[in-house]
Amino acid sequence: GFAQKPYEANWKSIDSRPVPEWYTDAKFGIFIHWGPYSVPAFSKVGEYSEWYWMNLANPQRVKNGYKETNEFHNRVYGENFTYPDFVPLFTADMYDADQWARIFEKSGAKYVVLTSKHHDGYTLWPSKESDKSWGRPWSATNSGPGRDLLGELTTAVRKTDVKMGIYYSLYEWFNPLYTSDVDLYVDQHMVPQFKDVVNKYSPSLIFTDGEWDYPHTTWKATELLSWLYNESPSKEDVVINDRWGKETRHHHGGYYTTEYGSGMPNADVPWEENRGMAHSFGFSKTENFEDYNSTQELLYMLIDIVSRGGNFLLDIGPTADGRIPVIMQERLLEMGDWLNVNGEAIYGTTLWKETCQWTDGQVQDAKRGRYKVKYDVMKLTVDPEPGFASKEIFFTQKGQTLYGICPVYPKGNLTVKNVKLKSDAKVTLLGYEGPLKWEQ
Ligand code: FUL
Repeated sequence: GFAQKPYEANWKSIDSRPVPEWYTDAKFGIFIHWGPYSVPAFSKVGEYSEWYWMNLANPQRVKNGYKETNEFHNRVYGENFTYPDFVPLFTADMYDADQWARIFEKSGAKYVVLTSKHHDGYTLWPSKESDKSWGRPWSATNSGPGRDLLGELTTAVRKTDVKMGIYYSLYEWFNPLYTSDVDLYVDQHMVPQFKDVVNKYSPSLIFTDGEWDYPHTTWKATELLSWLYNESPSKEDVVINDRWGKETRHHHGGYYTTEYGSGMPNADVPWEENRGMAHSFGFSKTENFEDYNSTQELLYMLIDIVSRGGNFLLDIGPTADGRIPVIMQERLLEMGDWLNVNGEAIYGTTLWKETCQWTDGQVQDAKRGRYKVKYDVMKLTVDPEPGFASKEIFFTQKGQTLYGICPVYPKGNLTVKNVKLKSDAKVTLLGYEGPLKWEQ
């Protein structure tokens, strides 16, 4: 077990705990951003819709080009309409947690991470700290939906093999306690609230966020984590990320996070790339069809990330009435179709010594950039544009098996460089019965 030795409240001890294997085997998870911001569901294309309140209220951000949010808000809701006025419109009428769980299961994802609380402080579970420090009903049970949204999803997901996790924001933009006295906020609000959500739902993964305002000592992060690892009901299988204070990202915690990035260069520590299907985490009505990555592109991202030893946490943004937008359902189900046949090359694998093989040229540029690799099938056969290159084969391995994943169906023979096979090795194609002809 992971809870054998008591973990102490310092990073040396906390970081010594291995990341549970279920996580590094899982590879593919689904992130969910859902809250009162799902009502306006608005962001300038390229920005995050879950930041609506901040984009509305912060003059600096308005000055820096977020005036679209104010224009939209005043036009549609009027100047006197405040962010808390969205709460009654956050109804979750159509929310059916079992239906969501069926989609997640079919997508081939192995874990789910729901925003238990984003930066607006609104909780999707009954939190007495939340209602108290905000001085108004500020949780989904006592306002808006009038239901325990997190509890319902936890129950539904736990009927499947998919693991249930939570996102939890350490900071709350406009919580009166946070803005007046952060230490009081941490002691009276954040710490008891965090323990409450863990005690109630024993999440298998905790994605903290909003850590950047203060060092980890302000958040009492190592104290909280030694409690989590030693005493909490999550202690056996819980996985944490690296967002525990402004200096901890890519230095401390469980796995390291990248966001709309290209992951980490190696796999010394487990890592996870998180992003939406288009440009936002929360649902954004300004995003159109062409803003969404295709299923093929999302699968290339998954394959590329897994071939480099990482996990892919792909975000969806449900609507205020509790539906998963159909385009997101389609993407997830189609990814599941591919994983149904090819999942053996993904789940439980590790990276191979060569993560991929490239088409000629441009390798330098592609390796330097953030997702500069163009996952465009057409580009695989023509010269790459400057700054782009194509990966011909992605590799993963499991035991004695090497998997090579080709983004396009090879024409004629496929040549794999730098592999020496045993003379009695078998070469097969997933989804195809029978052996393939091969020569060294
Ligand atoms: C960020 C947040 O500010 C975004 O809204 C989103 O939740 C992302 C996963 O983390 O830092």
